[in-house]
Amino acid sequence: MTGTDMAAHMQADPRHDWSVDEIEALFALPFNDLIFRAQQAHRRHFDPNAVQLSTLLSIKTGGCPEDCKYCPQSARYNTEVERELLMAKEEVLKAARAARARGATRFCMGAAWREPKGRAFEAVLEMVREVKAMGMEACATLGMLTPEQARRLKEAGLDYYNHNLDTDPEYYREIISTRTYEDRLDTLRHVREAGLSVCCGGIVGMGESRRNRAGMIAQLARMRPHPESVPINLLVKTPGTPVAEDERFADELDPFEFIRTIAVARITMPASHVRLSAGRQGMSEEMQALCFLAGANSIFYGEKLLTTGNQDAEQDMRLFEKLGIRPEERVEETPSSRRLVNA
Ligand code: SAM
Ligand code: DTB
Ligand code: SF4
Repeated sequence: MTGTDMAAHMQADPRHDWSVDEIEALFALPFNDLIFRAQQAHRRHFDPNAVQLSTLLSIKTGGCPEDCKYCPQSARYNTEVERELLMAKEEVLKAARAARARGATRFCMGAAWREPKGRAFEAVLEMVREVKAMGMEACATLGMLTPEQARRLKEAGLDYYNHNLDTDPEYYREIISTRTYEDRLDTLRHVREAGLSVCCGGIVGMGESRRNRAGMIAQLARMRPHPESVPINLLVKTPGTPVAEDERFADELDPFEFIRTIAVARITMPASHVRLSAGRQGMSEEMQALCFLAGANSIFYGEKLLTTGNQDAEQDMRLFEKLGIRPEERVEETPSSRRLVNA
């Protein structure tokens, strides 16, 4: 490439003007061509043999007033999840220390709330401060935020806020009725305006069409800037939730379609971390290897997600060894550079 070509290329990549048709056309590529394009994009922006490790902890479990039809924590469905109070700070920090000792670089605290309120929010701010003091990246997912709450989380030292779009605007209506797509976008705007990094993705395998999957990726890939982290969750079907009980959602997703979704996320958001998220426990090693080949470069690491199981850490390390993958060192994103923090 000449210098001019390179400059033109740098300008064009990442793009923010993806149409749903264009993204659907990516989904339809021959599998090998799709994976090749994903690898090209991946290698332009990342070490292809490094995978970032995030550990999740549910700091407030169950009893959520929202009606997300996939969620074991909604109070509206009869699942085995027991409602619990907000965890004590010491317990949270103990889990964060254990995650750090296992090699995780990011600690993500999840709460089954529509939105955080009052004293509980103040307690989360304190947890964020202390996780940061331990030298980890801190992420939280607490539901909808006001601009002021986003600002206070940033002040406490939070690095990332997770808030998923979950699906495209059309299929969203089938899945959630207690808040709108616009509500989700509003919170994402508040998070961005507060200067936090955005972790935003969705779920596949809820009976949506390929067009819906393309629509969800288009929503993410049109954000400016792109979310820094894009979790792609494979639905974990939990007994008692409508997606597990209702015939309407019964269609099983072809595993290759999941891998295609990862590849399309990688191509359209080439500089973002794409996370192979929920649903990994049921995947073979070969399937996970294909997801890494398709451009996934982050995982949830540790034996539990929020309420459901995850592949255990030893198994992950054995798989990494077989594939020659290394856990990614922590990097600090600045506007013009990436700085290694814990090399
Ligand atoms: N209550 C907050 C919210 O909804 O933003 C934060 C926690 S919520 C559990 C975080 C995300 O977990 C959801 O947006 C959804 O993408 C994912 N999730 C929840 N249940 C899931 C399931 N059964 N399978 C896959 N992903 C799931
Ligand atoms: C995300 O995209 N996936 C995580 C995290 N963000 C908060 C949650 C997955 C939850 C899977 C079901 C459960 O364990 O309750
Ligand atoms: Fe509540 Fe979040 Fe679950 Fe929806 S996804 S029911 S908001 S915990």
